This record gives sequence, C-alpha cells and structure tokens, in this order.
Amino acid sequence: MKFSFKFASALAILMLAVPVTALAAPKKITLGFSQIGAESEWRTANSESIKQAAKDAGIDLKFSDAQQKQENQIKAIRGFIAQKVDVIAFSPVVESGWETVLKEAKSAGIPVILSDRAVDVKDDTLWVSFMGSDFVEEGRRAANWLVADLNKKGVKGDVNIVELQGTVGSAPAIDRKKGFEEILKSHPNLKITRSQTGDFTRAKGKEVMEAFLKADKTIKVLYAHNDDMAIGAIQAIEEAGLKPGKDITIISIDAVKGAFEAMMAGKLNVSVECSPLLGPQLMEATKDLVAGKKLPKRIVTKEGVFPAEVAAKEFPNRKY
Ligand code: GZL
Repeated sequence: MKFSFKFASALAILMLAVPVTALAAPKKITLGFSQIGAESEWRTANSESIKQAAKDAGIDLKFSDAQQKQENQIKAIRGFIAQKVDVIAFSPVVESGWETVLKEAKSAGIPVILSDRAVDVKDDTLWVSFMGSDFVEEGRRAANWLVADLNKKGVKGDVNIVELQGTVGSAPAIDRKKGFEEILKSHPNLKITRSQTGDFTRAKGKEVMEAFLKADKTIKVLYAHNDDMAIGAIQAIEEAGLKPGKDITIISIDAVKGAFEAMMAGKLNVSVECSPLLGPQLMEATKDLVAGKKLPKRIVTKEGVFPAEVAAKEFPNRKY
C-alpha cells in the first residue's frame, strides 16, 4: 500500500483526539461491603477472607464495620449508594428491617449480594444472591451428634440441655435453634430447659452460663450456637468446679481454631463446621454480576462436623 502522508497525519490527529484514559486499563470494579462487626473468631476470619480475596481479585473494596448495629449497616449501604459502587454485599446482623434501604439500592440500579446471613423481605428481587451456610442443617447436625453420643454412652433417661443462642433475630440463631429442635422432637427425653442469647460473644456466653449453673445443678449438655460462646461457657463451668466436656457435654458450631484447641484439651466435645471463608466466592460473584452474568439465587457453603477425637489430626489443616 502506497504510504500516504495525508493518511498518516489523519491517523496522528485521531490518536491525539482519543483521550488517553480510553486506552487505559478497564475501570476497576468497586464493591461496598457492610460487615456486622468483630464479635467472634468466625467474623474476624470472614473479614480477612473478604479483604484478601478483594486484593487478589483486583476489586476496589469499600469495607465498613457496623459494630453489630443494624443502623450502622443501613448507613453504610446508603453511603455505598451515594458513592455509586458497582455492587453492594453485606452480612445482615438481623433478618428484618431491610426493605427500605434495599429498595433504595434497587432504585439506584446497584445489585445486592447477601453474604453469610439471609434477610426476611417480601420482595426477593431486592437481593440477587445469598451465599452462606445452611444454619438449619447445622442445628440438625449438632442434635444428631448428641443423639449418637448419648446412644454410644448408653444414656437412656431425661437429659437436661441448656442453650446459648446467637444474636436475637439473626438468621443463624433462629435457624440453628430450629434445626436442633427438629431432631429433638423424636427424642422426648432430651429437653432444652434453659435458653438465652449470648450474642455470639465469649463474654456474654460466660455470663449467661454462670447464671445457668447458679440456677440449675442438673445440667448435662450445653448447646452453643457458636464456638465463642462455648469457650466463654467453658470458663464458667471450670470456675464452678466442674469439668467441661466431661461433667457437661458441650456441642458448638463454627469449628474455629479456638474450638479445636478446646477439643484437644478435652473441654469441648464437637464443633459443627460453618465456614467463614466466603471471600473468593463473593469476588467471583461480583465480577460475574458486573460482566452481566446471572447468579444462582442461593449458593450453599459445603461443611462438615468435627468431633473431639479427630481434632488433633484435623487441626493442622484448619484455615480459620
Ligand atoms: C454464621 C455467622 C455467625 C457465626 C458466629 O454464618 O453469621 O456469626 O456462627 C458469628 O460466630 O458471630
């Protein structure tokens, strides 16, 4: 092709006219994430997983810690809307009270992913996907382990169980109770005689267990909705002069490192796994959304059950 000076100069002018930014790398995805707080080992591991996965995925993460207050989460979500982030994700501290702010996100055209916990709203188009554990199944697994353990020990008569519930109104507290009680329906000798929230924290778990022990000398089993409350309760049981894991069988949920340490010390009998490592899945879902892909409405995390007898062998594999 004959080199034409005219063509070259037209090309040069065109190159200059195109703003440099248009030739730059594609716009970075921005994700706004409202985290509940830092109430437990599980939550800390969950936050670390999300922050690291955002870094690895090259996603600009706007991360806010609500200190376990719903009003702070709502404020954070409104802030993300104002910043026009590409995607909003959050772990709702309680199930109810989200309609208004989720409608605001929808009107702003910003998709919302539920991470870890679900919301209770009439219009489920207000969120695009819910990724996290099946808490009802975790409750069933906890109760099924207890039934098997009592059968193994040949325990037949009435068994007095106390329960440390998670945060009042939260999906894990509601559903872990539901799953546990569903199994107990077929075992009338297993009775939950006291049940109170420990708000998923060690301090509150200890405080409530102290009160249970003062009021009732016949406690045989503790069912804690998370390991942090179980670890707090273990301290209370020891201070009452009893042997946790022996005088009182302790069943818990999360399977964080602290639970494995307690099981290896013979103070906790079993922990039902609830994985906080949701970061990579969340970033993949965020990228898919921005690329215009449809997400499954429900993504369930795969989990196991870890009784004390496997704790030492499994501990080196634990990532949280
Ligand atoms: C469960 C998560 C719960 C954990 C607690 O997915 O929401 O909240 O079980 C945490 O440890 O505080």
